[in-house]
Amino acid sequence: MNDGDARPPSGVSAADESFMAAALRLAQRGLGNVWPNPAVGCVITGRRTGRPVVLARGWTQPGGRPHAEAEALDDLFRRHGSNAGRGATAYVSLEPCSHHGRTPPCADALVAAGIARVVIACEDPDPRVSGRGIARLREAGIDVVTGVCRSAALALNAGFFQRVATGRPLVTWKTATSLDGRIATESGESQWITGAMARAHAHLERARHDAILVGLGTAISDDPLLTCRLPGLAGRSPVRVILDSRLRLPLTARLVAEAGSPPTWVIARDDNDPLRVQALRDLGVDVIEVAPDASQRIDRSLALQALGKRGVTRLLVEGGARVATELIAGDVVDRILWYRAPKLIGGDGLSAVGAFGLAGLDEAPRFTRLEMRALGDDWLETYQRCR
Ligand code: AOF
Ligand code: ZN
Repeated sequence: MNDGDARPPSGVSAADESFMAAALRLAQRGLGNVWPNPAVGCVITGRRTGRPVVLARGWTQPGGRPHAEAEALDDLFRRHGSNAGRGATAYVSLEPCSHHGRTPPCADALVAAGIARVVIACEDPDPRVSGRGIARLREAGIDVVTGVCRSAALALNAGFFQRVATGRPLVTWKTATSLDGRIATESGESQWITGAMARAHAHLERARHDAILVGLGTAISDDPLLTCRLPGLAGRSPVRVILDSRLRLPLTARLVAEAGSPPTWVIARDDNDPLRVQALRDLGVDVIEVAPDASQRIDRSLALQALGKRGVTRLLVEGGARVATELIAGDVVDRILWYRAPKLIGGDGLSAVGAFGLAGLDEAPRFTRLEMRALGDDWLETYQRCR
């Protein structure tokens, strides 16, 4: 599980890597549900008849608090009593925090519990932490190991890292096409190109994202709800975001009529009719005003920064082709989820992306494939932008 890392750090055993893999699986539960915080997992182990066994587990809770370590320590004390931390090992997928937030620092809680060894996947880039959590553990005499499953941990929280480093969320473009990359027939028929399994998976991806973005065209033509409709996961629906520079979204659209749960945000130019802005706000829509760019459209990078400022770490872009084309051309698409069905629609169908106007092949945006997975008769191909 030390994927991508040449060798595990010294003093790290196969058991360490498998406990960290378990912590990463716990962390994954929080994706899409803990922003603006990272999704962290924690496993606490102890020795029983000479072998390490899992004593307790925790992961970051909805909205980002309590943190994973606090949850794991609670679980430990509940199951095994208040002294159970003495001599135990904690596996944490991110450096424990050192700042006073809504609860005391996790590093202090681990020290107070008597934890003897802390294994960490990667450092926390949040300027309030950034090495201070590790320093605090070491000052208390705890044996600290870092870098176990580092690349898996960086990939898991790529959204959080992206926001801390650049102020914008990780942008993932999702598309569902025929084999030849078409999203609809010439007449616009698109339901359904991919099968039920692929469509259910796409709903799961909605739950794993903080916000979902569509252009005005999609919002009008499909009148979508953009919620996660998998049984039991309705509460995990992301914030719905519509790019609508001139506020043309009808007040009767379902995204407006059902604004609130989950929230609907509209990103618009900052020079619209204030009455129109107010009408949307009165219906519960959050209108985010952004300055236009030189071509009088919403500045895409300012729009993404505005989402980052509101805490969004993982943005799923669902449509349509125009929004996708602009974001790819602006080089802000970091990942692609491509659901591909074994059908051919032909050159008269609607392409998943529009024109880039490339002068040559060397200008083509390049991606590396992360994964290929069969979903019924369809493929899910996952790509990451080469930067
Ligand atoms: C941890 N464990 O499970 C998480 C951490 O707003 P606050 O006080 O909740 O702090 C948010 C910061 O805490 C966040 O930016 C990141 O640095 C850290 N998140 N830390 O020890 C966790 N989610
Ligand atoms: Zn913490």
